Amino acid sequence: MLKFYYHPLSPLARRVWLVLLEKKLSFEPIVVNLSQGEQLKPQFLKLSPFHHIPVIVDDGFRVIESLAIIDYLEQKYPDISLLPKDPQILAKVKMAQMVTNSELGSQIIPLIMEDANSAKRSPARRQLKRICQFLTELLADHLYFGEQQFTLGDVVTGNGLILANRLGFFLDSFPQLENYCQRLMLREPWQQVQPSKEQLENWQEFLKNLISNRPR
Ligand SMILES: N[C@@H](CCC(=O)N[C@@H](CS)C(=O)NCC(=O)O)C(=O)O
Repeated sequence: MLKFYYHPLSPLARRVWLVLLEKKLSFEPIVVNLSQGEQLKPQFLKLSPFHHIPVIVDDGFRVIESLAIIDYLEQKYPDISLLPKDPQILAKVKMAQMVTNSELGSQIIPLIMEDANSAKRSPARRQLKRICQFLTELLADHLYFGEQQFTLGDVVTGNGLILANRLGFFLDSFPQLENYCQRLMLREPWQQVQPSKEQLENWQEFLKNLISNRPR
């Protein structure tokens, strides 16, 4: 059976978790306890040389990197398809995914590290507003970034927006995105993977310590 190495509070592992659930695949979940440094143990480093989760092992084939994993799952298990065929719609899905990965991803750290009212959050807020403006235009009046179809773009972007919102970047100035996140949260897999408020706060504390104590 497909093995899924993850931690329930890791947002990048959550991308893969959501795809496994949305595609209704059977898998063996294996928690890697990051707070106890399990990702640094030699056994795990053989699987994941950069000591990161998520990792999957499918029929003995190992894949690291959340985006590579979800693309692999889409190709290998196409029954519930999470990518559109139309080139323009596919380009929109990929733009949402990549803008989230490269632009939004880097703004999550300041939201974790700085208190909600700190001025140090201002540059991140400005950049997040630019990103949300772009995503609003891309979504337009469609249900999803793949227009009528729920796709990998929603897994990556929805997951990122919901996290930013829960970390205090509220979406009230972007009502289309706010409605979009609420629509995603009606889906059963999304309810299943969301951490509680307390779990999220603990994870935030854990990451603050990890990042502050990282060797430079
Ligand atoms: N680019 C990787 C990054 C994965 C990543 O940063 N994972 C974090 C958890 S969200 C992790 O495993 N951190 C543990 C560590 O760095 O020791 C991906 O998208 O899969």
